[in-house]
Amino acid sequence: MARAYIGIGSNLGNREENCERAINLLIKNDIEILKRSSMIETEPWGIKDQPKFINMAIEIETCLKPEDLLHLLKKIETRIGRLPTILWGPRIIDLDILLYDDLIIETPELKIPHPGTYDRDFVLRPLAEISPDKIHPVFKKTIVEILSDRL
Ligand code: PH2
Ligand code: MG
Ligand code: MG
Repeated sequence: MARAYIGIGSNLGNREENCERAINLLIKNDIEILKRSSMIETEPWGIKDQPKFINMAIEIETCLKPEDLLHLLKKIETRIGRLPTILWGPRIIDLDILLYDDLIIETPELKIPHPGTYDRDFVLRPLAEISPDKIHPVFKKTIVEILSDRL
């Protein structure tokens, strides 16, 4: 079994409901949810001229390998109605693998830890809420340390 953290975001439609649907579909697909952060409203990052996001993070346990977990997340995004969009553009749902055990993966399809865990508050704040003391495998610092370095 692996422990992973998933970042959830939505800025189209009923944002909270989209996030809940994603969590329910994960559960239906045998993903165990260990912790969930609160949902926070965040200013759009990257492309500023788009609706505000709801962001949250969850801690999960799974026997899926990272690539298979990624495929499941993509399947759930499509199921909820996500359409192809520009990089950093608006989306009904976004499910990103933030951390997966202490793995470091760099392929065109998959970057773990997710780049957002380096410097994006909308990723780090929910993650710090559920997992403040988790050591980031690249920085060798806790999530709270990475976040407070930014303040
Ligand atoms: N996701 C993006 C681009 N910008 N901004 C916020 N606040 N939250 C997001 O989840 C987000 C974003 C593309 O994945
Ligand atoms: Mg994303
Ligand atoms: Mg994504």
